Amino acid sequence: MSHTTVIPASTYAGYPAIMTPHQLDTMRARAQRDPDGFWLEQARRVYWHRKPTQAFTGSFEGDVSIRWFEDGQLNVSVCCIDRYLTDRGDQVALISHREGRQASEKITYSMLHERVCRLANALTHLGVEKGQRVAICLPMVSEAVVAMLACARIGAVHVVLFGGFSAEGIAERLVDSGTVAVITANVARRGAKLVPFKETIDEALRKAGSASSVHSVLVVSTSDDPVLMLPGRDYNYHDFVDEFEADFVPVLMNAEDPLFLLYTSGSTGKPKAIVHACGGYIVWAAYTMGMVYTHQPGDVLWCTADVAWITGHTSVVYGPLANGGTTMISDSLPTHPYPGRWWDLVDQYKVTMLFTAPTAVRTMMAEGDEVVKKRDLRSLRLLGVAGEPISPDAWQWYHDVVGNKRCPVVDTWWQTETAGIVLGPMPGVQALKPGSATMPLPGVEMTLIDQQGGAVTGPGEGALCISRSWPGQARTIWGDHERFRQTYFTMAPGRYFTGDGAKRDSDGYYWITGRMDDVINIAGHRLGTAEVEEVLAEDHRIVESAAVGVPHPVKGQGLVVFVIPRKDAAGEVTEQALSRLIASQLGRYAAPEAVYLVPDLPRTRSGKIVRRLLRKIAEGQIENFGDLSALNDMAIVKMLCDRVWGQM
Ligand code: 6R9
Repeated sequence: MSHTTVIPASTYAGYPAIMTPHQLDTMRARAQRDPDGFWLEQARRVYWHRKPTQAFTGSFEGDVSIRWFEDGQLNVSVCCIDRYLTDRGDQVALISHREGRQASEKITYSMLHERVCRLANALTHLGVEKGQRVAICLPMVSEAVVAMLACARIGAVHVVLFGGFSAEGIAERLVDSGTVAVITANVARRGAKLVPFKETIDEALRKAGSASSVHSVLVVSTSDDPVLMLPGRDYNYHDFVDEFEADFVPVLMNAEDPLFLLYTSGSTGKPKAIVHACGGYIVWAAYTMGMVYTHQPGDVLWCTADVAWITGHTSVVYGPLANGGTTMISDSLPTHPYPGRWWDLVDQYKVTMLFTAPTAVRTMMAEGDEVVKKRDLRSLRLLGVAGEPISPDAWQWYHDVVGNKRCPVVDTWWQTETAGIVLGPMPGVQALKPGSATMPLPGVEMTLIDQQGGAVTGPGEGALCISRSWPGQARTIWGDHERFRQTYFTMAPGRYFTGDGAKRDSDGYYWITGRMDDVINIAGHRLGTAEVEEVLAEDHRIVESAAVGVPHPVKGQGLVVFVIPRKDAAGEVTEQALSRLIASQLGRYAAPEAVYLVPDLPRTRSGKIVRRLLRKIAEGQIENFGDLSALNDMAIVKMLCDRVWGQM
């Protein structure tokens, strides 16, 4: 990889770097020499009611147990609000911009405290207790942030659900998590589209029936659009909550008490709820965001991620607030109502740090440079991305055109399971290489495992693993610890396997090569191909299906599905109807690029579907299929190519 561009740290000489390269090396060495001491020191970034005296006390061996700061006690809402009340109560904590509204909301730390306390009282009044689960299914409105922190304050475990999930998807998650209360909105506007939040929750609760434990639903009115309210169950959020007292004594939590569950996709059909614990999570959020997105007075961080993803949890809410910064949320789209909309918002709110997904960068890049150049983006000092690979090309465009070559671009690699940034540069301290997520933060011991199961030393390629626990590591999969152990700790025993592959160059920089399992990444949204196949398997007119990811110019990856219909149903099933079925069952983000009805799928002699071949056919790489000797029927290859690319 000697031909890659290297941008030395000195390029950003005016950047307010928080340490020198030498100090970073020292920090790294210290973390390696004395991990416990290092992490106990990092734990001081947050406010503890009782300071921990132990760091990691779990093990990657046997049943696997992940425990951090076990004897510490704290409340995460205190770390994010109360500790800042005296010295920056009047500083804006949260800017909430809503499209179509004249004024934005600017919520100071004092105001945030009041709102969080009122909701904490309201939830307690409704009978929500410490340890119980509360689902939050909201668009990007300030109530979403308030709701997360109010749950933290009363010790309830929040489960933020993406508004794009289908009613089935939401029902499944409400039941699996045993949720007792839901906070949602009447509707939301997404560009020109109206998204029916409350209606979807109603449908989900109907579908869940007696399997659901939900007794209360709070509904934020984001507009005048009326929705049906069920007396005794549904409450108008502001009519109800605003009556409660603006003070609430935070519930004392043990470090290992769960803070939230967050559903993500894996390689089996059933979505899994990743569990994060109070102490380790908030230390990790403060540490990672403090190392990469260093808030200085006056900084405004705009991370465009939806709160329903881990990036929204850590980079929109917990990281910036734990570090006493100003965070911004917005329901806007980058190109609606006109191209360049986000650039106008950057200027309007004087955003200093912009953090988005590569898919958004590609979308904005496609609009051309003029759209950016016409605007004043001088407020920006740092640009960031996460969620999927960014090509060196798109990276360079973001850096040169948006950042005018002044702002470092931080490509950060992380996962729902890691809770925060794992690979990422410290801006102004480390040299940048477009397309590389740089190297692990101090304290993270990353290892590449080769095909023989050995650790790669020096430059090379392998399965990306982490060999030592870190405070933000997922504790378990809700209700299924064995699945947790099997998913993450069996590929390379004694290490955490991320699911990704990567290369490491001679400078120690990592280059992510993509998922090694059957998970695809559509515009930064994880989707298990098995989830798609499971939806189709429920349709009795379908014999079998195989879903694969193919490269997509804007979304990164797109979904292509091959479906074998039953012979007697061949006339009834159409490709369009199956496409609609998938989107309605899983959510709009899962809408396939193409569905192909086929008489059979390529299989090995042992009957396994050869997905690699399906991917190549779907991508149009039909000149070189590689070794097909395992296929039981060669004729199928031509049949599939004809089906996808027309008669040849
Ligand atoms: C934060 C987040 C995690 C998966 C991860 C990887 C991919 C994330 C990346 C990246 C290349 C980056 N991913 N960041 N790939 N470069 N900078 O996205 O969490 O939704 O759990 O997805 O996303 O494949 O394993 P999550």
